[in-house]
Amino acid sequence: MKRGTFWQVVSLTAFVAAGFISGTAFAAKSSEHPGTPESEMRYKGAPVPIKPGEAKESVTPEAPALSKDEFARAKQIYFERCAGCHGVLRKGATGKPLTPDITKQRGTAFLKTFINYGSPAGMPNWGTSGDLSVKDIDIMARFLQHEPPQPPEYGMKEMKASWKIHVPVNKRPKKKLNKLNLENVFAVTLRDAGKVALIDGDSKKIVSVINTGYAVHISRISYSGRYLYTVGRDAKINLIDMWMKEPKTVAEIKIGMEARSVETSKYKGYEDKYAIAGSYWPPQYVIMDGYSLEPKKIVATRGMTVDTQDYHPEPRVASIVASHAHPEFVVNVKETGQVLMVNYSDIDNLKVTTIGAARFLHDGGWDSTQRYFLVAANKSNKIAVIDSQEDKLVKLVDVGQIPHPGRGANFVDPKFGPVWATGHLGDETISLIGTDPKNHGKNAWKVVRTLKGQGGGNLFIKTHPTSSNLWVDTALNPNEAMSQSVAVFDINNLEKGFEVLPIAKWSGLGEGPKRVVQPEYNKKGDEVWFSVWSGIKQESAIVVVDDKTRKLKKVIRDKRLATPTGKFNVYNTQHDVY
Ligand code: DHE
Repeated sequence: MKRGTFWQVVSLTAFVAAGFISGTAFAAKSSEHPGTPESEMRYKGAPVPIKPGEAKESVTPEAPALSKDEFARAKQIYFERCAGCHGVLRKGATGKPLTPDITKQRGTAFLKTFINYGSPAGMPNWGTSGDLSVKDIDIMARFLQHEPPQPPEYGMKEMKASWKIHVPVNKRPKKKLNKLNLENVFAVTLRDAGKVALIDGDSKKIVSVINTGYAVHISRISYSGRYLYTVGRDAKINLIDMWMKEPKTVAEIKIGMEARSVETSKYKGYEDKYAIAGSYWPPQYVIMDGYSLEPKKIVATRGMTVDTQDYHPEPRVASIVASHAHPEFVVNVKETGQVLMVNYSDIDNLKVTTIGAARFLHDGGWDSTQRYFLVAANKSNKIAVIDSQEDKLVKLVDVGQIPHPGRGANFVDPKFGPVWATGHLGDETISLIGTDPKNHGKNAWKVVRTLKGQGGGNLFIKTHPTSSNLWVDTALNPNEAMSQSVAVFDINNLEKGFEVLPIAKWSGLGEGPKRVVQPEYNKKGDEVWFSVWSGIKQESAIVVVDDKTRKLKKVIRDKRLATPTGKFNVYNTQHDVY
């Protein structure tokens, strides 16, 4: 498969293969893989960027024999196709555990059938889909009965060795050297290019395109708005100085082998001082100097799961946000379901409050007062509400199938008062949760209203304090008409249902998947930007819609805009406006 095609389909697979979508209301019938829609079957699990050679193999005497070459091949397949769901250590992540105590009981013949045909619970049919050969399946069935190869740890020595300062702090500008209206610049993830484009929100022109980590994931902005941090799936962090004539990377570091999150300190007295990044492998987070990325403190997240209280060796770090109530980072640990309130006021004597939430924490955002953090425990179909003032779990709220809020959307429901909303990957619903315990006590921390959107496969939902629109994408819906359009609700008339805007059609692009993903507002809140995400070899675009009229305002097309996905408006990201 060509790289472009591969990456176009990779992300949905990660969700699908992780069991996020199949087996739910969203799943349609498929002849080859019951419970998973046809289009999703082509998707491959997101490769874990660990090189097979880095993971030490250990031969288990009573397991079926495997030659050295077969071991190497199995490791490669495992990290590329399986680890995203089953975990690097095969202890089970969002997919089932595959440790030898289980796999040896099943035996080679059973495992071969399972890998070949898949299962209704979400395991792809690797053989009948033509993705793995008979020989590869035989190798994998034997490999799974051996102890999992252990990838290396990654500590201070490795981090320091990867750390580069391109422009030392004392050589950086003393004042802003460009004429950009920085607060309205958008950092746009060019995912498969491993780059970030900075786009001037006023002129809609690309200001610069900066090389970042492999399959770069998100951008976050420092409290002052001067520094932009990006994280690649390969755990590379770039620190970009927005005050330079042309914004550039001034420092970089690799904090592990696989990562998704980065954030910066926002509490009074600590503005811009620290950065934090969390990794999937090894399972840990690191606090760094905010100006140089010098690593200061690494903390492992290995520990006990919140419910069964079993040890988990690989609890990945999902979203991280900076508290506004205390000098703390809110670190969400996926497999254990624990929320860690990491107090950075004295990092040599680090205080961490561990809040038990629910398993498979993923993404989330603040309520409008920025006191409560609402985070999706996606495979538990719950939203955990964390009180950052009291450092306590307020409530676990049952929502629809596989909530995926991004950072969610805050607005005032005309009937129920302030709410925070999430859409779902697994069904078409949008859950509105009351967030005002003071003035709307009986609605607080409950689903007060459930809207019906276009369909499942929603990834991101967005509004803005000055807008009365609520935008809901369906980027991962297998139906093209849905994945290429967006639904918009009138917040003041939610009963009326939604209007559908054909964003991909408006882009004027030719061939390609053209998934419409992640609404993001400009600073003023009168424009909403959408990525029209095609393959690396195809043209993609950004479509800007006038928020008031819901009419097309501008299509940004440029051959440098390869595979745009997330967009982060400086002001809105800096101030947590969503
Ligand atoms: Fe994301 C946020 C993990 C696939 C686009 N994604 C996040 C966060 C996590 C995460 C933990 C929260 C970061 C934070 O707030 O600190 N994403 C993962 C995965 O593990 C997963 C499922 C599979 C993978 O292999 O990475 C995955 N994500 C995707 C995609 O395929 C998306 C759609 C396209 C892309 O660029 O890769 C995608 N994820 C995003 C975006 C955000 C995000 C745009 C930030 C949303 C925001 O508004 O803050």
